[in-house]
Amino acid sequence: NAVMQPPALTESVTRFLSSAKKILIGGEWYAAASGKTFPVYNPATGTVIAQVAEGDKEDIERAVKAARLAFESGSWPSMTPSERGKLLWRIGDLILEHLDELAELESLDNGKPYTVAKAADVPLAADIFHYMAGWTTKRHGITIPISVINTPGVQYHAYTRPEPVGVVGQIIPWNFPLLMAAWKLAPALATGCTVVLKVAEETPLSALRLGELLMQAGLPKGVVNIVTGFGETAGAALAAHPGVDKVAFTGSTEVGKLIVKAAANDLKKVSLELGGKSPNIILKDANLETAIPGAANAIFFNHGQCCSAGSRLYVEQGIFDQVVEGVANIAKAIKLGPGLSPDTEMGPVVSIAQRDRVCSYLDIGEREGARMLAGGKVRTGSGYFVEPTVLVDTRNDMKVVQEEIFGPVVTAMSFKEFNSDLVNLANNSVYGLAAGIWTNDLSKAHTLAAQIKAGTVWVNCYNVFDAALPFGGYKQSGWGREMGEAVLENYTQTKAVTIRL
Ligand code: TXE
Repeated sequence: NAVMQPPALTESVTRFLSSAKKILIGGEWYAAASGKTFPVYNPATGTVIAQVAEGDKEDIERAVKAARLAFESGSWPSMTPSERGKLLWRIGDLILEHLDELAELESLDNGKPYTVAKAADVPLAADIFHYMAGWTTKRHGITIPISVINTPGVQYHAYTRPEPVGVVGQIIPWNFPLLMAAWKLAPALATGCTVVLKVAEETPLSALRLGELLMQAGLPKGVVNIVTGFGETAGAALAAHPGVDKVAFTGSTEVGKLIVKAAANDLKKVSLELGGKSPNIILKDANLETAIPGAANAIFFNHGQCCSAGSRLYVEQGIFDQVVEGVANIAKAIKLGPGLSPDTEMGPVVSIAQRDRVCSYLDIGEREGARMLAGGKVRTGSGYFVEPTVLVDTRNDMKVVQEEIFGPVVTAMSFKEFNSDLVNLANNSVYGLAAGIWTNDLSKAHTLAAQIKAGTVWVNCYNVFDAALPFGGYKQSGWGREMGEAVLENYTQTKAVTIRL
């Protein structure tokens, strides 16, 4: 089961990696103010692939200044909605023109299979820019007939204006580095905001390449500034900066709470897309030919490093053994390897820290009495590989069932029948990001879809995303929505204008 050597990097990626990776401020690339850099690793081998500028408070300070300047003056605020739309469309096109290169860079940096990055991450990143390009010309206020009771006989003309919220600080994670950058940037630009983006320290490369493409597309200087650096320094400085009007964060629930505290000082607006522990429910009447691979995909896609991962599998009594055996067989057959190898189906997890985190949960699960039907091992040697794992004999009060593992680990339990106990079981979580339901009974599907406390419910499918569909969390999975028309709310504020006639 030796790890195959991946093919050599293509020329464009080699060229990109050969120059020092810097911070984008006001349309120019700078070393960190401190002069410090940090290494970025290839998770498939553990070797260093790039040195990246280690931005901190001072770089955030400069980036926020540049974003403020671009928001208040220059060509950005005077650009027409139509021009802004064309620019966003051009960015989407440029991403697609660099599909192979971006997919390769993403695979190298994050560890995910190249084939997946090429089929999902990069096209979806382009898609959100294309989708948001349409909204620039379609956001409008309304006129409101008012009847002010204390000024009888006086006529007014009243209307609303949706206005950009201002300078936005955006902090993103490492699981879909380019896509998370795109999900954040596209709506902010569509609404006319300016941005300081703090990318994850594990995976800064594709966003830096995107920064080059933004400049190539003709985005005015300072509209998007990209700072690489660590969470506790650069990220925390951004969340607390008084010159930032709004913070948009995707990451752990733990850090989400820190963001809220930091933003509370000057009451910045905050949107959060946080962790999950999503239930995936298979009813007896489901088509198991699709439900079993569907349940495997729900957890193993992106190595389980999805906030929406279907990590709690609930199967109706009578089909439990068949389902978990099926999922375990799929897990055992998944081919692990470097993301860049063409036959790899699952790459390494993103970092040593993440590998250790996932493995500590496997130990905890074992101590709690869970049994491994598949996986459970770490591949020795270089690279941060964890086998896809199926845990049975689990109870709802176990840590492995309650806490987000963020790795290729699913816990499976059976339930007696479709009733309110099942709903309670599914909702027994501090999270509420997503849920899956597999059934051919329409009535049961709709009933469950309504009763489950989650921002997304997938029926007879899983991990289906579209730029037009809002995505976000109930409970501790977050505030606000990404994508769709709903995300525009994160980046606009409504002004009411009243004119006495
Ligand atoms: O996340 P962090 P980590 C969950 C998942 C994972 C765990 C830890 O369970 O195992 O979080 O991952 C920045 N102020 N998710 O440690 O720390 C950080 O630099 C401001 C779920 O990588 O939340 C990075 O850019 N920013 C999740 C971003 O926050 C701070 C995706 C996310 O990192 C900061 C990732 C601070 N004090 C992890 N500390 C999802 N919902 O998709 C860190 N950051």
